[in-house]
Amino acid sequence: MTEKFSIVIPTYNEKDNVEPLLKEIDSALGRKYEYEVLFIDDNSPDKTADVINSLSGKYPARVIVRTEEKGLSTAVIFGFNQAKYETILVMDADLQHPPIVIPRLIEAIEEGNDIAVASRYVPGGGCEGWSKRRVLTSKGAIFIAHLFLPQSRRIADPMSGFFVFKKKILDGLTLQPIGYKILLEMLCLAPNAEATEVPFLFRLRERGESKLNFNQHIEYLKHIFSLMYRTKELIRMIKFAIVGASGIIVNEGTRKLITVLNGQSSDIWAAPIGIELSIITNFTLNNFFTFSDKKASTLPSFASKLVRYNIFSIIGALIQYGVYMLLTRVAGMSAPPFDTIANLIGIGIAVIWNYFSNSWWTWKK
Ligand SMILES: Nc1nc2c(ncn2[C@@H]2O[C@H](COP(=O)(O)OP(=O)(O)O)[C@@H](O)[C@H]2O)c(=O)[nH]1
Ligand SMILES: [Mg+2]
Repeated sequence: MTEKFSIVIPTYNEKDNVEPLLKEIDSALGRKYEYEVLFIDDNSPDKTADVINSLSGKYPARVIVRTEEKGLSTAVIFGFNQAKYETILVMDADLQHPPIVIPRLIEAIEEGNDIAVASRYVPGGGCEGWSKRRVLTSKGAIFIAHLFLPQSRRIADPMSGFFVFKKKILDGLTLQPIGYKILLEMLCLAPNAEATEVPFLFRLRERGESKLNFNQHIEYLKHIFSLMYRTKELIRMIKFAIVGASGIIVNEGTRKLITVLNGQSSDIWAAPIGIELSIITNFTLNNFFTFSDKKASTLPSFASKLVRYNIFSIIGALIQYGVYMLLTRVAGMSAPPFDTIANLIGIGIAVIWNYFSNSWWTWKK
């Protein structure tokens, strides 16, 4: 069965791009597919909408002009609601997203995926003419998403604006992207949607201007934070901190109890017992409380997660010790009260390490 689909394209001042784009889409898709191209234009002063209307006889294209609202994300979501078909492809108007990739994206949907992403960061993909610095900024932004939003980790390029999806995955969801990144929003809010990637080369813009500006970086961070809140990742961090605090009580309580019963000199083995016991209680609480949605419920998986958790805790302790030594011995923070501050900084960094290493590797899924 060949999939019928709507191509939703947001436009703002793209009059010179519309015709070459429609031509490229037409030659990429030929007569093999049933599709519509739906432009959502925010009343562009350059009269993009007039150009689209003049081409709608020649191509299966139509335009809806919004006058009340502005903005890329809301334009795209508006397009989702107006689309004729149940499968929706999103792309930009400026030819940075090559239409030649569309058949492979549709194929991925026909194979049973719910989302197929045209990706710059899988083998075979890339960015034409980007400086090292620009690639690094882009990858850094993705790393932040992957770190804070586990649901985004299943896609190497969750920031792509070129993707196709089945509309049904949005049932019951309210999309409220703050910034530019609708795909990221969808991946996080529909964690069970089957998603895959197809490589593509992000081309240079030849005509018109990019609307991306510095403000978008701030919006992006706000978007990440909002998604952490809505996907309950923020609550997870708070739970992890509470469990950590309980571990301190177990750790010191055990050491104290043993030394009271066996004499002060028994601290040589009482302290490591306290440490290990608190690692085990922390692990157990995190498994059933902090990461209850990904918990180990069989004994072998419990054991293997416990081993990992133990290893990350030991690395965390070494990090704490390393930071403490560095700050007291090299950075001159050895005199009180700076030694305490040095140790607290070490503890803080170790806690961050513990959280992310375990979120990434111990409770992966
Ligand atoms: N409707 C609408 N489209 C927009 C808006 N801002 C950007 N676009 C469109 O969104 C697509 C991507 O924008 P672009 O500026 O090329 O972003 P960049 O590729 O990240 O530099 C293009 O098709 C733009 O015309 C907006 O405010 N409203
Ligand atoms: Mg662009």
